[in-house]
Amino acid sequence: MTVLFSLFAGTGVNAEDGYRLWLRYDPLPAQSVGGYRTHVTSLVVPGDSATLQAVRAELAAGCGGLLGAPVPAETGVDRDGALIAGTPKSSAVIAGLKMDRQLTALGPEGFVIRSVMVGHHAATVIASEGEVGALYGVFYFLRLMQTLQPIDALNVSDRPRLRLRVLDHWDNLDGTIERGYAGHSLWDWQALPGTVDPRLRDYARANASLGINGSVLNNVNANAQSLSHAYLVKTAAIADTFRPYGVRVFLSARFSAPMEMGGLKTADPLDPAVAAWWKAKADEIYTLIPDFGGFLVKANSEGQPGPLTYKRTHADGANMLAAALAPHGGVVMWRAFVYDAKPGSDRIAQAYDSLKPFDGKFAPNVLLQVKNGPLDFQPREPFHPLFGAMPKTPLMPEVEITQEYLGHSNHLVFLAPMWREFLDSDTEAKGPGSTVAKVVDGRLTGQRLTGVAGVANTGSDRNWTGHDFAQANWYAFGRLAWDPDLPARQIAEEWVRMTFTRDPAAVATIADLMLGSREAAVDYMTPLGLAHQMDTDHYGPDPWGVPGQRPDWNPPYFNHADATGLGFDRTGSGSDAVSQYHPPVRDRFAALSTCPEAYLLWFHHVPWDYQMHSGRTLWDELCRHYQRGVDWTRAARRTWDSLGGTVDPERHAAVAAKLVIQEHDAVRWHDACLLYFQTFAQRPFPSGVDEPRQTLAEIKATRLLSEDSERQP
Ligand code: BDP
Repeated sequence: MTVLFSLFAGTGVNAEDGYRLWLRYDPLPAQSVGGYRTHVTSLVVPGDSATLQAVRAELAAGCGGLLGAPVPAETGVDRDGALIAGTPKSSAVIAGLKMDRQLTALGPEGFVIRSVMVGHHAATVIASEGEVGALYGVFYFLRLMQTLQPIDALNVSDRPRLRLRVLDHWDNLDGTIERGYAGHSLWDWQALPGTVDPRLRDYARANASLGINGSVLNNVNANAQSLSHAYLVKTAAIADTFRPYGVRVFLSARFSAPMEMGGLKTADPLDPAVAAWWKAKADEIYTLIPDFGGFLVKANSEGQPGPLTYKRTHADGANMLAAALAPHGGVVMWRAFVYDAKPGSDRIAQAYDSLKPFDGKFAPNVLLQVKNGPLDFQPREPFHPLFGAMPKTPLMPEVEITQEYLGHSNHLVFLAPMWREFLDSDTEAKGPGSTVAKVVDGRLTGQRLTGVAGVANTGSDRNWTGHDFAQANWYAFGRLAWDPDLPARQIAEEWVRMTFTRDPAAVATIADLMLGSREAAVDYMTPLGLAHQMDTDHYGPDPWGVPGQRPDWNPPYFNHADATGLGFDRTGSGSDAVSQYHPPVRDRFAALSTCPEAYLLWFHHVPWDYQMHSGRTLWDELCRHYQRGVDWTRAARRTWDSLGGTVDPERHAAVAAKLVIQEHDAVRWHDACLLYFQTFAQRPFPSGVDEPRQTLAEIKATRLLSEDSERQP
């Protein structure tokens, strides 16, 4: 069978529209190419499987493109400079190198890249126990060239630290995407299974280039129809497209599907007929998709059905589904995003209270998917206290790549620093150094089933993510899923080199911009531990809230602004949610004097005149943070303008236009929040803080929309 690989299907010739992401294989600068050419004179990739064809196609496109001339494919090594890729099974040369023990230790997704002698010839080998591992090695090798690293004396061995590295797509069957800001769903359910958009192959390639190995296709607020036979056939066509790239398909399962689709009277997980329905459904799925990954489940949360409806527990529900999947090797990713259906106690404390008692009660193929923070993907939250609290349960963090609370696809906010902060947080579960990263990758608890999920930011927009810089968040998620210890700067610089420019000064400038952007967004939206001050679209400022709104969805619930001060008291005198952390962490957060100021208003209601570390009052410090955020957006525009000659005009203009919006929005946040909080603080703005452009009444009379053409330059 001949499979035609269209690498980046439909790309206009050299259109700088962002479609090619970081997989741009334009010719390298002449002075670098010479050195590389001697090491890449031929490609030796025997084997006909779809993955090996993908390996061949990627190497041909990558090496040929970067070196500026096609590199011939050969069947053997008869000169220096052969690039050999595959497994000991697919390649006699690799088998002859006798690296099987090392490859077995690295597993089917790990790989070795080594400069070797094959007979009398110098060669480079990219080898893995598994074909997908070889493909990952190929992307690693191409990245070395893309970022101008040496390739002459290679001795690399690498493997992913987490087993499941998954994108969660909150895509609905009608093509809309919940919290999606980059167009429509990439899955065209109407056209499937007959027509599979060639773009899906590029999506899978991009994921494989990072080692992302799973994709949940549908929204956690799931439609049961996704599990119907007709949709499963469509899903199977997607799975067939992803498979060569090592991306397995998962589905969000609606807990009440046996009633909605199977005609049962109940979805009670302990009812044998319900269990039998799920078992039969799982069997049907695996007939169509033999490597189906499993189910993601949002149960008894925000109106979704679940086991609690039948007076059963989360463990009862998860384990019943797990039993249906277990014979096939599938997993259940059970979400921990649960809070009371009726507002009662502190919302952020409820997941811990509901789930911690079930530690050790979940089946072995269940992972608990826990958001990074206890609230909901805010610009900054302390780590979720479940990390470190359930040593007998695989905890799979869920982070949000799509910028639901971070300026949608209008704001440049690089999220690697936020995820680094989360992964480096010390739970102190087993003494100092018990970081979230160690909980998650099993170092602390010995878990073998490990994983991480990111809510995707991709859509049908030509550049995939709306904002060109939002591509960096997809990239960063994948890189951290592969290696949760990677520094944010390394990720940023790699991405810039592959995406925009290799000019060292410009790389540093753009990486600095990216690395400062998250703190800037915290500053102009929710500094000092504030959270959830957004309007109902989770975009503009709304600290005064919406009358009649459910309290624990409403900003005033979270800011507790009053004449005495600002912030949510979560110490013993308040909700006491702080007690969910292990004692040293709890004590540090609970005392005003030791609580990091970044989390101050998250844990404490603080008097306006409270003296901060800087010596300033809370009020003055708060004002300065909002101002700092605005100032950053202005500086970012100047910086970006200065890169006009370095970055191609098309993407330069696109980003510049977004930065105008970001500055406008930051000013709006500054004005709205400071004017509103001033009604309680009753203090003047300190010097150096801009006077608001509008009155509070004027601001309240309009709403900041993410799609506002008036703000376009
Ligand atoms: C919130 C989103 C909502 C999601 C929910 C979830 O606003 O659209 O359905 O999280 O994660 O952040 O289930």
